[in-house]
Amino acid sequence: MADMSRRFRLLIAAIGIAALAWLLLATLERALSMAQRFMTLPLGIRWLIGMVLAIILLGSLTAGVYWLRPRKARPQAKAPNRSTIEERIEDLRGRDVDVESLLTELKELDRRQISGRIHIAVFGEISVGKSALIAALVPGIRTVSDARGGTTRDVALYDGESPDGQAWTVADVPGSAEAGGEARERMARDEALRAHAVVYVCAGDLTRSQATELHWLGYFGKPLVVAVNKADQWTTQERDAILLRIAQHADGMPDAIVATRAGGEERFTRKLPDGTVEDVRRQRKPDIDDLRQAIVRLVAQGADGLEAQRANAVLASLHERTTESEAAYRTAEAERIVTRYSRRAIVGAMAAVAPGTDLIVQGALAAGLARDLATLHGVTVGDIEIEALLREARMTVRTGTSVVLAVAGNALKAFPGLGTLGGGVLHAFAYALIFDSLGHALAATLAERGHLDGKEAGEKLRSLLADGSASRLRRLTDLTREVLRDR
Ligand SMILES: Nc1nc2c(ncn2[C@@H]2O[C@H](COP(=O)(O)OP(=O)(O)OP(=O)(O)O)[C@@H](O)[C@H]2O)c(=O)[nH]1
Ligand SMILES: [Mg+2]
Repeated sequence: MADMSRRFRLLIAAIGIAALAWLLLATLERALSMAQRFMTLPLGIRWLIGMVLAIILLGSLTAGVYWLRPRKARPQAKAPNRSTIEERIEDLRGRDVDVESLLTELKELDRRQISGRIHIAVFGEISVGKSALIAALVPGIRTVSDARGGTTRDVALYDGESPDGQAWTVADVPGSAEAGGEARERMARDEALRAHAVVYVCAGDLTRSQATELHWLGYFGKPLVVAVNKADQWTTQERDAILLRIAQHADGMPDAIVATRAGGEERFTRKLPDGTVEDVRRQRKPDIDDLRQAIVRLVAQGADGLEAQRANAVLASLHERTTESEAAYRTAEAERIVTRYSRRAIVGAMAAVAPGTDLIVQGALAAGLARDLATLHGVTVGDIEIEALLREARMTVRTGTSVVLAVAGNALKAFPGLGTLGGGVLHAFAYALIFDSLGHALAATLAERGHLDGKEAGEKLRSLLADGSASRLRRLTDLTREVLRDR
């Protein structure tokens, strides 16, 4: 019997080879005859055909190269190492910045690592059925079914056992994209980053904001299943079409895309044996088998295998948050420095023997302002740089004298109380304006460029000198009045 089948396969192979050889020969013969006919054509036509063939060849080559070109790698969040982040947080703490939430995040990172449990976050926009999915996924939990009627307001963690028997914790989080729910959305996002893997729930085709959310998860390297919930609302064809479109939009980001039916209430009317009808409401039976299987594949490596990737996402997010805190601290501190120097400039202006209309930047003060702002931004500046900067600033102020005086005059008119403080007020206000402008120009340049760019700062100074917006005039008027009163 086995012999028969072997002989049979040999026969098939022989026939196949013969057919192939025949085809090859036929093609060769055809090519040769075409070449012969080609040679009999007039020279002009031969050239024309040759050129058309060359163009076709070139076109297909280009298309081939384009098709096979190396694709741009998707950007991935990269975290600096942990000790660097810890140092930066410590530094902020030393400056009285509130770093409580950053420290809590670090502690939670360790706590979860030690626990050895798999952590899954169920994430997505509001009302797509996240809580209902969790109720179906984690048997025997009460709280979720209580929350089913309403919107989830807080992160809730449910302990249980994954479909493949690992100890796991599933996080139910508030839905994103809720109007006015920015704080809750941040909470949900942080929880998604803390998880080893994410179930992203949607309830139909991806909207633009949902696609952005998926890319965000991909950026942080989250193992990802997209659960397209409420599948009971579509026919099989519709459902398959939706899954296909999501796969195209999701750009290879998710590890799997599955349809689910988490539950929800269904209503229908039923005819009773006695001929009457009754309205029936009942909970739909969930169907999440595909999701279970996808999750099993996702967490097959276990908590240890997924931990490095998880830690990277948490640290990358901590890096971003720390950077934001540092920037906020620097902005506030720069504001304090600018105000301090503006006060001194006002005092200096009033002390001048004969305050005239020629506004020359007070050199020592301006140098001190530039140095303090540079130190705040971690930039070292030399005397020569400062000198050049002052020269530029003096020039800008001199050419802008009339503008500065006009703005100061407006302030005096708008806040008549200022005039009663005596002579020289116009001059004092002009100095407040100049130092406020110089300080903000320098701070902005340092924050944007990371070094002292004299030209850029000069341009910013010029436009700030002319900025006579009402809120600014009020702020500087208050400052001038305060300083003159304290005098
Ligand atoms: N038809 C249908 N409805 C469902 C399904 N799953 C959930 N729902 C309904 O969708 C609504 C929202 O469900 P939730 O589980 O509260 O949704 P959620 O995503 O947790 O909502 P938030 O916590 O507000 O973000 C409820 O009325 C559910 O009954 C489903 O598979 N099919
Ligand atoms: Mg919910």
